[in-house]
Amino acid sequence: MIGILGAGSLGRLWGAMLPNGCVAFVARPGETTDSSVDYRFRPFEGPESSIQIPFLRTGDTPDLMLVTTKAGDTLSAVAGVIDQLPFDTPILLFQNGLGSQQSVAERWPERPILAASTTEGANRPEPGLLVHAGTGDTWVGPLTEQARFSVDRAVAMLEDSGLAIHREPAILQRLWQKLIINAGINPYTAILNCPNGDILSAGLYQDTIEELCRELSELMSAAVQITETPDSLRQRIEQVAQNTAGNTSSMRADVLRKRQTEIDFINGYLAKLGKELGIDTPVNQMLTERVQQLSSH
Ligand code: NAD
Ligand code: KPL
Repeated sequence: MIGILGAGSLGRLWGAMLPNGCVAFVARPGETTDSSVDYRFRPFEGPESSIQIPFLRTGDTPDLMLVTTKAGDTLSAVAGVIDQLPFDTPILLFQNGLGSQQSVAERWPERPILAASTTEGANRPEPGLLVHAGTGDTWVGPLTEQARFSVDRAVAMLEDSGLAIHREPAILQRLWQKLIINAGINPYTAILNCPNGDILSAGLYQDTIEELCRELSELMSAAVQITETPDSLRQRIEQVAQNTAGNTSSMRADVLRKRQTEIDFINGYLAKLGKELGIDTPVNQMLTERVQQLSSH
């Protein structure tokens, strides 16, 4: 049985894709486990279907727990349920950005804590509908020493979804690569209130992207020893912005829906890291503050 903590877009995607009967949502402390989570599922290809996922019953324990909360909720969400989990249950974190994963791994270093980086895309245009908007790849790797022995098992269980799952021993490096893209696209789309592709012609972007990429290049080199020039990072950011030109980024969507954004785990994480490492990060700091002003972050 796979337990899912966080019945939002990504949690419901896993709920719909994993075999029926093998998956259950993990209730928050005090939440009733008698009901189920019911929704319509629009797959990437094919007809819509109805999904009904039960809650994990009190006393039942999952063989793997997926954590699909937003980065800002993750530490408290895991803290609320971890005492009910056997010591060897792998806990797989799906958050974007960085910082939330390390907080969980540092708090429970003796547990098998894993992280995933996924390019699957899911959203909920209305409360009862889950749309699998884009299909991609999911990489899974260990954050704590204990997790090294759990990666194969977690990957095998997720492969039952039919999605593309890969082992990734260097998951931190993989998360950094996604962080670079999110740091170079998401805050601009939120501040400018525009789809991804439109940032490229905006003055704010053109005036700051060179300096932002210098900050990103220095930070990535210092943090995870990946050397990539600012120009190369810029090319990658712009390629993704072009490939997803019509998309509303997750950060813009959060601001539009007046929800907490993940800015503190993207540019905010980078600005904080810069302070710790003695690397100047004025653009990351400026983008963080401007997004924070837009939302109740
Ligand atoms: P979401 O807001 O749709 O879902 C998060 C869910 O967690 C919500 O339903 C919320 O009520 C629930 N939650 C919050 N605190 C909880 C708690 N204490 N216990 C149980 N549930 C709790 O967000 P999402 O789009 O599913 O994204 C989740 C994470 O996955 C984010 O970090 C996001 O960046 C990342 N991600 C999402 C996608 C995607 O396509 N949606 C793709 C890649 C990565
Ligand atoms: O991951 C994304 C997000 O919106 O969070 C990008 C790559 C920017 C696509 O929209």
